[in-house]
Amino acid sequence: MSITANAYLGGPRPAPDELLPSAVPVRFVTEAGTASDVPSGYAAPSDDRLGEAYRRMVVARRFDQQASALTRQGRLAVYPSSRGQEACQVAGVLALRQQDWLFPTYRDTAAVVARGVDPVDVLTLVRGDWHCGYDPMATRVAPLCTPLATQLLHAVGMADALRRKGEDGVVMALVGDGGTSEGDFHEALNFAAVFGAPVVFLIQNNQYAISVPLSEQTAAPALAYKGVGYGVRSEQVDGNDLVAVLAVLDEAVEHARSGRGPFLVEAHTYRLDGHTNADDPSRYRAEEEVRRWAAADPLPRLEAWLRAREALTDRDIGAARAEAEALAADLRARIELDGPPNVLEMFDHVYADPTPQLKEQRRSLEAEAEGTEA
Ligand SMILES: Cc1ncc(C[n+]2csc(CCOP(=O)(O)OP(=O)(O)O)c2C)c(N)n1
Repeated sequence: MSITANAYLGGPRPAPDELLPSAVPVRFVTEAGTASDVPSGYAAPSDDRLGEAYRRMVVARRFDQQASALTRQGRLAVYPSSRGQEACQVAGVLALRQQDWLFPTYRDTAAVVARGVDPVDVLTLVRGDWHCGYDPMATRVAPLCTPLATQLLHAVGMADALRRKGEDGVVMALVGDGGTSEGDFHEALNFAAVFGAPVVFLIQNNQYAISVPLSEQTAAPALAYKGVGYGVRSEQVDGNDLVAVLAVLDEAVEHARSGRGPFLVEAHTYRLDGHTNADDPSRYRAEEEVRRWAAADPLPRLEAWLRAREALTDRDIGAARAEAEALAADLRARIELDGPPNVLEMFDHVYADPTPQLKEQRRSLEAEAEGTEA
């Protein structure tokens, strides 16, 4: 087993200028779908990859809409929508290779679907059926994580393990703006930087942590600056411009893969729906603000960009929409076929050797379920 060289440990410290994000978010495409006149310094992804991103964004949007509808029908316990954040979630996945890992939060179901996990399995958690509906080792996707920022420490541990084993895998760790106030976020950045772990932290700054706006979350000039103090190369990007997000993440992944340590990206975006179906966002944000962000929707923006470049035809759009409809129909058909889960399964796979208390709780629940309680 060979331990690959560490970017920073014992080496020269990076100069602050090498770490600082751009003063304004990197952008390739304006809200109108035309070219931005601010040079980005990043290489634009090929039209082929952008076409693929468009297809996955159409599917992600339809998946999200279907999941929200299932919630209204009482067929999901809860659903945190990612509508409006598809550019971040799809680019986050497209920047990865097969051998890489994704560490998502509860909001990143679109990313997990884009990674190729069966949508029925993606929704197992929010149906309340299981801790995780897919095999993380087989899919290289960690379970959707509900406790804020804890997944970042797991992600750094995984990245460090890949590096120590001499594998060239990279880890993409997703987190929200609210998650950056958690201690785990800071511990993860510090550990990753000191040990040169090949991890990309992608902050989806969707402006709110439930009802808490960014202005009450942080006094930092931008969340991207939080990487600099730890020695992590940092960048900020227009999170509703798929071209820009993918261009920056391509470079971030290459940075991590080539042994130069972690990279942090803040994507400025917006959650168009409520925090979950149980939330009423009109209580804490103005209609005018929502309208402004709706006009910056990442999907029509990419569509206009690709059409103007003659890289997307009516036929391509029709095919993407047909694929999305088929996915939604399949999801509706299969979501409840397995029937209710066995409640006793909640004790499985928690400990290799369950504690006496857990064994007792299991016996007690089993007796209750069979109606043989003393
Ligand atoms: C450790 C922890 N504290 C509190 C919560 C309750 N909680 C759930 S979501 C949320 C807001 C998270 O906001 P953000 O990180 O911006 O992500 P978003 O939901 O906007 O994607 C909070 C406080 C939690 N899940 N975990």
